[in-house]
Amino acid sequence: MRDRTGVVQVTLKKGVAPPGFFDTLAALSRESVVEVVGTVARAPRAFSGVEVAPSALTVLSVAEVPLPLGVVDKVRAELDTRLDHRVLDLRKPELRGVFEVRAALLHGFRTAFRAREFLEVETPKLLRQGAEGGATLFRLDYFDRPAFLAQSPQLYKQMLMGAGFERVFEIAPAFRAERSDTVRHLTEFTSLDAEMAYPDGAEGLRRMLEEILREAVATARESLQALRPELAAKLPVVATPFPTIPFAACRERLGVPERAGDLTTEEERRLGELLAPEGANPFYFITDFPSEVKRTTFYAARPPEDPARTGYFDLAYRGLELASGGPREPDAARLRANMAAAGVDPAGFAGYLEAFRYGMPPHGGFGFGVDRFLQALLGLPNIRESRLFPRDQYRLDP
Ligand code: AMO
Repeated sequence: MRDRTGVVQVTLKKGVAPPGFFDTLAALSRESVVEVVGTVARAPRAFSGVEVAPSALTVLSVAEVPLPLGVVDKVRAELDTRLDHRVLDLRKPELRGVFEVRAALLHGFRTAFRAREFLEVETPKLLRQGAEGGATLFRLDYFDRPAFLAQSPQLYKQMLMGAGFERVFEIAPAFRAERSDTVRHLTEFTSLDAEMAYPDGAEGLRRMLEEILREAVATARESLQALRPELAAKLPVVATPFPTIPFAACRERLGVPERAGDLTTEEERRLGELLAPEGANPFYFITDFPSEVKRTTFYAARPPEDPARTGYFDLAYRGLELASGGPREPDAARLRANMAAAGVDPAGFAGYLEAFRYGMPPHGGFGFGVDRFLQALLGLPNIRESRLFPRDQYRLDP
């Protein structure tokens, strides 16, 4: 018998167990739901170390035969089959473990943010405009007009800096119309976003991110320790500060010093092998992204004295990008100029731009992919394993 806490053996002994029990259980299909009342005894030879001698047995729900997916057998089904029958798939204790770790990490993040006086907020997911460029926006009908699903809380977390909140964070779904069929992209993912005023530059933002991360993992480990020590043991001790490497140096290490544009996924992966081999800190920051790479990121600050560079950074885990962020442009006129350079029409961003008109503190922040983080920490081969009911370009069901 299995429940949320684990598995226990129920033993029927001839002459001891009521006779009807043998027939009932022999006829009962696998994965059915039963209630057993009985006496627990030590049983060193049982895998659970104890066994239950039943005195009452009630069948609560009968499972259909055949099962589309084995829960206890060792046969490994394809991920697609598993996701098609995700409810059965999730009955596997090790899969439940993934979501226990996920919940513990979210608790850890909330604790770490709150300890630093960040306010947890919830911003709209139904939008008139997106922030990160049109290509990855999901468009929908909003009564008689078009609307979009939020691909990031970017504009709103910045607007809250204009509202004087100074420190906010949000853990919420983000939607991207990503056609890329990879093990690291979803169309719906959980984004952990933070924004803070007076951040002490890019360096201050990176310190904040790495400290929150270290503390969140430590808190998660502690909270799992008592009841699920085997899960706690899966979480590493995060060593800070993380190494940093400027973007230009990454291109040199990769042998593409003159190439324009962002790194490709393949280059990111190769960089991971170069910068984070076995035994090295798996986390590292890529810093000082050039403006040319962040051209469409109109809200990224370009220092007036050196507009070719931004303070933007990525956080990576062995070649997997986990987060990006940096100091934002707080000046309305320069923000408009950035929008023009990015080919974005300011007319669509009136509400956002208003936040910059009546006093906007210097600010910055970061966006962090929760699903990718779980994938990285638990070594899951596919990001889909880190969500209960993942969504990609082919899957809207279950
Ligand atoms: P960015 O677009 O880099 O930045 O996203 C931030 C982080 O979100 C995760 N992520 C994804 N995870 C799964 N599937 C996807 N399709 C996907 N896309 C992104 C990644 C990524 O590092 N507004 C900025 C953040 C900021 O500057 O504060 C933003 O959205 O882990």
